Amino acid sequence: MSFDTHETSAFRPHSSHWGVFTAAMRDGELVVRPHAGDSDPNAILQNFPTALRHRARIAQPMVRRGWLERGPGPDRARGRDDFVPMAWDAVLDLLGGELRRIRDSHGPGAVFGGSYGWASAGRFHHAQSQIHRFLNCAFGGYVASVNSYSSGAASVIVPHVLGEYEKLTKHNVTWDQVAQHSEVVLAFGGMALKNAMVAGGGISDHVERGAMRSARARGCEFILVGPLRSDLPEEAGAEWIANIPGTDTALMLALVHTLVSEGLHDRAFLERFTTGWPVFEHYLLGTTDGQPKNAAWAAPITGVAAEAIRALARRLHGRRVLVTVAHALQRAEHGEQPVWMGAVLAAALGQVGLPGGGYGYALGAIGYYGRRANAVPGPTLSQGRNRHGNYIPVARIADMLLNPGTTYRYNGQTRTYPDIRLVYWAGGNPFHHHQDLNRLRQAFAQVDTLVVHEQAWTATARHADIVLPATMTLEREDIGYSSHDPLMVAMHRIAPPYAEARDDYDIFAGLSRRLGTEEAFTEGRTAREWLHHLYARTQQGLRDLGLPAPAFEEFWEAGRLRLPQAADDGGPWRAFREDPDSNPLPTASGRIEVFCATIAGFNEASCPGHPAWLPPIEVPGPGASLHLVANQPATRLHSQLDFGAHSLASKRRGREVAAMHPQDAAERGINDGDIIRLYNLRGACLAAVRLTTDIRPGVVQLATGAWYDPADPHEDRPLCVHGNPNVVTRDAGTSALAQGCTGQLTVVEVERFTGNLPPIRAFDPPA
Ligand SMILES: Nc1nc2c(c(=O)[nH]1)N[C@H]1C(S)=C(S)[C@@H](COP(=O)(O)OP(=O)(O)OC[C@H]3O[C@@H](n4cnc5c(=O)[nH]c(N)nc54)[C@H](O)[C@@H]3O)O[C@H]1N2
Ligand SMILES: Nc1nc2c(c(=O)[nH]1)N[C@H]1C(S)=C(S)[C@@H](COP(=O)(O)OP(=O)(O)OC[C@H]3O[C@@H](n4cnc5c(=O)[nH]c(N)nc54)[C@H](O)[C@@H]3O)O[C@H]1N2
Ligand SMILES: [Mo]
Repeated sequence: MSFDTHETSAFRPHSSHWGVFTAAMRDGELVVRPHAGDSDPNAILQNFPTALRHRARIAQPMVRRGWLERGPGPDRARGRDDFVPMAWDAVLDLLGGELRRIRDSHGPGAVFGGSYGWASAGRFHHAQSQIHRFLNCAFGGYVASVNSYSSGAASVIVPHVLGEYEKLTKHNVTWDQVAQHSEVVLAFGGMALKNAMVAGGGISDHVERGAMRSARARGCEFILVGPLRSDLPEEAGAEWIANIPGTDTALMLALVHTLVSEGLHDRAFLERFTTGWPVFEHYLLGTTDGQPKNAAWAAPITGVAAEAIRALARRLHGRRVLVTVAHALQRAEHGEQPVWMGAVLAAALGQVGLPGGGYGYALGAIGYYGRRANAVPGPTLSQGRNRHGNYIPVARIADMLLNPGTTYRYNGQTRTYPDIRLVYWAGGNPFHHHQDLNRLRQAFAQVDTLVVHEQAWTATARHADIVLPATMTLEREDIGYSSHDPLMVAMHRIAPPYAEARDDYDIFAGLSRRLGTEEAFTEGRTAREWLHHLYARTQQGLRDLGLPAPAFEEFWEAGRLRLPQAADDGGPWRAFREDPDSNPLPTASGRIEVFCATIAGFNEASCPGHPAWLPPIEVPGPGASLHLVANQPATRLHSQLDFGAHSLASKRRGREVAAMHPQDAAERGINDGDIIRLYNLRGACLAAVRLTTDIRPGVVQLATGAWYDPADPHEDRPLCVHGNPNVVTRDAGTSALAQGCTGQLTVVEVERFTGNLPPIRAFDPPA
C-alpha cells in the first residue's frame, strides 16, 4: 500500500449509521468530528480513524485454494483453507462463469441472495440494494429473505393484531411526547442509550438522553423491567425491577390480572377498541385451565415478588402510561408473546392512542424510532423485481442449507426449503448475526460456491470461496438520508480506496457486463450520475410542496440540505382512538385483536390465538445454570469495525468483556478481570469478566460483535477465543408463526479459564 503520509485535506461532510460527521486527512491520519448540531454525539464514530487502513482490510480479490483446485462443490474445508490472490479481470471472469453455470443448470432458485445485513449508510452504495438489484436486473432473480434479525417475531405478529408494523415504531409515540406528556414509562428491556445511538442512514441529532431528562424533570417516572440496570440511563432515574429473562409475558399477565381483579382496567376502552377480550379473560382468570394468571402465580416464574407486581399494577392505574417493549424481548423463544401482551397491557390501561401514552414498541432501540417522518421522499435505489419469488424467513438460513426439500411452517403456510447451490453475500455478516455458529459452518459447507464482498476479513469472508474487496463508505461519494431525520447529507469522498478495493456497484457492473446485462444494471450511469438521479426524487418532493429545491450541484457544494418534516400526530393509533369507524386499524377486525381468529386458525401450539405464557424449552439447569443475555454492543454497530480503536478500548486482554454478578462469580471461583469460558452443548467461547451488582444474579451478559476467532479452525466445534456469543446461542425460530431469530437469550455454564491464553488472530488477514 502506498499512502501519502503527508496527505492533508479539508473537513468534508459524510454520514454513517452512527451519525452525521465531517472528516479530513491530517498528515496521513483520518480525523473525524461529529456534526456540530448533534446534542449527544456517538463515540462509535471514533472507530473510523484506525479502521480505515487497518491490516484487517481486504487488499485484493482472493479465491479459496480448494475451490480453485477442486472446483465448485460442497466442501468442509471452507473456513480452514488458504487463499490465492487473483487480478480483478480474472476473478470477475471466473465468477461470471460460475453464475452462468448455476443459472443454466439449476436456475435462479439455486442462488440465495438474501444477503442480510446493515452495510453502510449511503443510499446509493447501499450493499443490500446493490446486490438485490444486480440479482434481479442482471441475473434473473434469486431466493430472498424476509423480515429481520431485529424484529423477526414482531414484524409478523403485529399486522395480525395491531396494524402496520413499520408505523408502530416510526409513526406512533415520539420522544417529544414522552418529554411533554408521559407520567409513567414502563420499559420492558429498557431503552439503553447505546442502542438509540445507531440509526440506519445516519441521523444528525441524538435526542433520547435529552428527552428522558426533560420527562423526568417534569415528574415522569421511569420503571425498568429487565436484567441490566444500564438499560436505562442515569437521566431517567429509573426504578429497577430485575425479572428473570424471558418471563416478561408472565409479568404482564399478572399486571393485567391485578387490574381486572381490582376493577382497575378500562372496560370502556376494551369494549370499543378491541376484539376478543372475553376469550382472553377466561384464560387470564383461569376459567379455561384452572390457573389464574395472578401475581402469586407469576412470582416464582418471574422472580418478582407478588406484592411488588400488585403494587406496580395499582400505580399504573389512572396515569398517562407508556408501555415499551425492547426488540430484545422478541428475539427469544416465543418472542411473539411479549410483543402482543405489551399491547394488551397498554389497552387494558386504556392508554393506546393518547399523547405520550399507550404502546411504544421498540422505542429507543434505534435512533430513528419515536421521531417525526420527513415530508419528502428520500433517495432510493430501485432493486428491480424478483421474478423468482421464493424466500425464507431470514433467520432460517442454516435450516435451509442443511435441509433442502423439507417443509416448515411460517405465518400459516407450509413452505419448502429450496436447494441452494450458490450463496452471495454483500453488506452483512452471518458469522455475526446468526446463531449456533458451528452449525452455520456445517451449513456453509453444503453449497457449491460462497461469494462475499467485504471491506475486511470477517469470519464470513474467511469462509467464502470468492472474496471481493469492497470500499469503505469513506472511500466513495453518496447521499446520507434517514426517513426520520431532517438532514440529508452530501457524503463527500474522504480518502482514496484501500489497495485494490472497488465499490460494490463497480463489481456488479463488471459482472453484469460479463453476463451481457450491463445496461439493465447500470442504466448507463456512473456513480456520480446515479447520485444526481436519486437526488431528483427528493428535489421533486420539495417542488411539490412549493419549497425551494436546490440543484444537485448546490446541495453537493453546501454539503447538506434540511428537509421538511410531517406533524407529530400520533399516527394510526391516535386516529383510531379519535374515530375508530373512520380510521379502523388494518387488522381483520379493524381493532386491536386481543384474541385473533386468524392466528388461532393457524393452529400452532407455539403461538395460540391470544397472548399466553408458554414456558421456554431451555431453562437454566445442571450443566448450563445461567441465562446468557447476548445483547447489542455499546462500542460498535454489530461486528462493524470491531478492529477500530473505540471497540478495542472496551476489551480486556483483547477479549470481549462479559458481565456477571459477584455472587455467581464467587460460587465459581471467578474474580473480576479473569478470563472465563462460557459453554453449553453447542460450543464454547472465552471472554474477560467484569463483576457488577447492576446485573440480576443468575444472568451473564456478553454483547454480540466480537469477531469469531476459532482456536483451531480444523475442529468441528472450536473454542472461540475472542468472545462471540453466537457460538453458544440456539438456532431455532421464535415459533411456527414468525420463525424469527432467538439469539438474545440462551443458557450457559461459566467457568474460570486456566489454560494457556490463546492469541487473538481475528484481525490478521488469512495466510
Ligand atoms: N446472539 C445475538 N445475535 C444477534 C443479535 C442479538 O441480539 N443476539 N442481534 C441481531 C440483529 S438485531 C441484527 S440487525 C444482526 C446484525 O447483523 P449484520 O447486519 O450482518 O451485522 P454487521 O456487523 O452490521 O454486518 C455488516 C457487514 O457489512 C460490511 N459492510 C459495511 N459496509 C459495506 C459495504 O459498503 N459493502 C460491503 N460489501 N460490505 C459492507 C461490514 O464490514 C460488516 O461485516 O445481528 C443479529 N444477531
Ligand atoms: N451501539 C449499538 N446500538 C445498536 C446496535 C448495535 O449493534 N450497537 N444494533 C441496532 C439494531 S440492528 C437493533 S435491532 C437494536 C436492537 O435493540 P434491542 O434488541 O432492544 O437491543 P439489545 O441491546 O439487544 O437489548 C436491550 C436489552 O434488553 C434486555 N433484555 C434481554 N432479554 C430480556 C428479557 O427477556 N426481558 C427483559 N425485560 N429484558 C431483556 C437486555 O438487558 C438488553 O440490554 O439496537 C440497535 N442499536
Ligand atoms: Mo437489528
